[in-house]
Amino acid sequence: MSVVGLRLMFCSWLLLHVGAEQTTNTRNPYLQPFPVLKNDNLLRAARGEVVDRVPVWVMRQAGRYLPEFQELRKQHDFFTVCRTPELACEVTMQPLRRFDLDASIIFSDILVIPQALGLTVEMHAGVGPVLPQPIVVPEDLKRLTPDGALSRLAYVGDAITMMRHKLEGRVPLIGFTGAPWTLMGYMIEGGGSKTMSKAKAWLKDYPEDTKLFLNLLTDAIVDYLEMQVKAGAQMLQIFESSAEHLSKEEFLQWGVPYLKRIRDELVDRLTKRAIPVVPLTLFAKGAGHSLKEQSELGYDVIGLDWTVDPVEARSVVGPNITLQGNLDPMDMYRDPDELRTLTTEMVHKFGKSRYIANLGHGITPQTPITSMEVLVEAVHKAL
Ligand code: 1CP
Repeated sequence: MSVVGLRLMFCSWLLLHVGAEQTTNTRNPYLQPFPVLKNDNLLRAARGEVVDRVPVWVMRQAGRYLPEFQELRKQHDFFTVCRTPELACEVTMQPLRRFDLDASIIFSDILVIPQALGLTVEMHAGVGPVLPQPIVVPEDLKRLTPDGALSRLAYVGDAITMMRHKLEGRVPLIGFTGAPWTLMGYMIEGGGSKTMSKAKAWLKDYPEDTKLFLNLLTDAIVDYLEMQVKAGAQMLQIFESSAEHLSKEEFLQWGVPYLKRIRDELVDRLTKRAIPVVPLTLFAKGAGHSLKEQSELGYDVIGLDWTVDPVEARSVVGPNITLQGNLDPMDMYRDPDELRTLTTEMVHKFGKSRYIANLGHGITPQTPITSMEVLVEAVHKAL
């Protein structure tokens, strides 16, 4: 056979193989391939392409401010919702039924990774997540069970695949994870914390064990994100929500290297398996001091909290990164006219190119539903 013939044979084998990688989820009863995407403004904005309208979605858009979410939560425990694809999809769909959003985000929580690593995580009403047996000293790291962690997270992949079908191509589906430092914080503190004082003490008391811990989490995160892409996630967001507790120097030492490793290893793995690489968003809350460093990590989108000025952020990161954010979630409590003005001003500052509108952090539980309507409409009408 000629060289050309051999090449052709290899190419058709590759196409078949790639097709199988992308579309097969043996655990999922749904038939592939996925419905064609109708509104791809989010993905176009992430890639720096021209958009029809500025895309908008909201962190925690499925959640406690929605009465239908509260209603469903009365009947089901939080992690039962996460672990039951039908319920996770129902909750993911709830905000899309009400608002003209340009993205969906799979319903789950960042704490499913600590759970898969063997820690108990409970969701207490009015308190948030509680980990009754936290990691206190380096010796406790032996309790973590990274082997098999990915298979214990398969339910997230199942929910993602099911959701891609249920969406019928309406908007893209975002997958997500917590970043290593943020997860380490919850695992040491045993839940949320105003100061992250115990986790911060680890950085100084046990720097070598901290590295081991962060590397273990990074490995689990890369596996988890790869799985989400294979299951059908069209974009991924990495939540480094606890960056706000670190100084710039600490963020560069304990956040950035692991965030870089996540991006590089994920892109490498997907590329090697000929799986299309999806856009990646880094949201490091409170790390507006390090936008330059963040912009050099290879992420497509940088999420901003509301403390960062849009024009300054653009001048720091340059023209080749998409920015996401950054309305103060408290602005959602202003009256509709004021909220409309604030939203319009924000969109004007960012502009139509390489921009995804969002809040600067998650929507809070008491937010009036009308504010979501005002926000979404104001973004779409601004430019
Ligand atoms: O009882 C309930 O219903 C609990 C409320 C709730 C919800 C709706 C929690 C508890 N998690 C979630 C869902 C969730 N968590 C999503 C869903 C998808 C969507 O955006 O619609 C996402 C993306 C998260 C991510 C998450 N969980 C983060 C990162 C984002 C952020 O807000 O910084 C963090 C830090 C968590 C931990 C967590 N889970 C829940 C709470 C109340 C918290 C914060 C606790 C604390 O720090 O005090």
